[in-house]
Amino acid sequence: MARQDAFAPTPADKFTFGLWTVGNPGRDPFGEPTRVKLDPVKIVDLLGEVGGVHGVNFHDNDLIPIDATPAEADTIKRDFRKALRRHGLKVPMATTNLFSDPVFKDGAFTSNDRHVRAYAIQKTMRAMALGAEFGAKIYVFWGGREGTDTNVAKDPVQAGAWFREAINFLCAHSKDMKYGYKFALEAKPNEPRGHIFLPVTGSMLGFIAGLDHSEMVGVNPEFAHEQMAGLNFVQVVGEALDAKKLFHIDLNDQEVGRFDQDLRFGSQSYKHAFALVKLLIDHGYNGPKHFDSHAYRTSDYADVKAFAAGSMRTYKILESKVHRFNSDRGIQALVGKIVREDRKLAGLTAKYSSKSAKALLAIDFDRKALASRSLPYEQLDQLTFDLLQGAR
Ligand code: GLT
Ligand code: MN
Ligand code: MN
Repeated sequence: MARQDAFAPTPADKFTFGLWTVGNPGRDPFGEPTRVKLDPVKIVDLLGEVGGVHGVNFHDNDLIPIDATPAEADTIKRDFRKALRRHGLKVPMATTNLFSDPVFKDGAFTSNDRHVRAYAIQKTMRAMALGAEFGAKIYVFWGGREGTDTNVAKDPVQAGAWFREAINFLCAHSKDMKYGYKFALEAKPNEPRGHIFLPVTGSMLGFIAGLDHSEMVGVNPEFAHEQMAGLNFVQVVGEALDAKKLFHIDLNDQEVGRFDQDLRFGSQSYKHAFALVKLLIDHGYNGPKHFDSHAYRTSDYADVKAFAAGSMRTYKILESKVHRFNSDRGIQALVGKIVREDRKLAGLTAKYSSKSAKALLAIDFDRKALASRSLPYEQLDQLTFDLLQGAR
């Protein structure tokens, strides 16, 4: 992709990928990998060749195989560090693989087995140390196996308490070790478990409020996961922003009613993707934008590069459309008509007092006149379509 391209990304855009995303070898539940597995250095090289990437994130075992000896781990870390330097890439986020190994077949922090739960906490402490070594400041928790396949197998109240215990312990450990991590909890309704606990970002937000160190815990919502639950991702992210808990975001795409697809960002839901980028810009989201997606199973690595470049390009194109939307006179004239303010009324309901309640009760609202005010949303939506399709 030509570097002078107006949509060329730069590290300032804070676009990130995972070792597990661009490095995904194209395996699915019905078929073996279609691409050779790349080692971490090759994945970093690939991202360096794509260009404009800010960072690369990893699970502990994406970098260090679960059975590696300390000496092997040292060599891997040394080579990986060199590759990062070579391409000027950072590691903004790290996470733990608490789902691949058979030990986690019944979950990690919510396994019915106390030994497995303790092992999961230990594995996470070690993975936090590994992430910190590479400068990660965001620590993601995705509990893919935290759930059940049958409701009779686990008490969900008990599971919630176990999960809280683990996060409380790990928050305290992060503080103790002075890692400076912010935790970001990522929800998903199902896959690989039939039913995953805390299935949507809204559940996570509720859960966070009951933690010992809730100030250091936020969310990492993923487009595909909320879409799988039938939710509107733009509203989900809005909720997280409103709660000041949007610590990280996983950008990808997903068709409704399909298997867990992890599609390239913007590849299906153009309009949702536009509204999402607009939301992030309008509310000044400044964290990493992580593309948590996989190239099609049919792709070779040349196509994986196109997939990575395309993810960023799509975001940049949508970003430019947002700026146009926000400065388009016709569109803004409509927006101006839609949002109606009234200073006096705003003053009355901003904060409760007996006086303001009395004043509000005394107002004679003209219900019919209010109901007849126009809301030209059809016009606005069509102008948005025209803008997105290049017809405006
Ligand atoms: C896994 C999952 C993703 C999570 C990753 C972080 S692991 O790939 O599908 O949604 O973000 O643990
Ligand atoms: Mn994700
Ligand atoms: Mn996913």
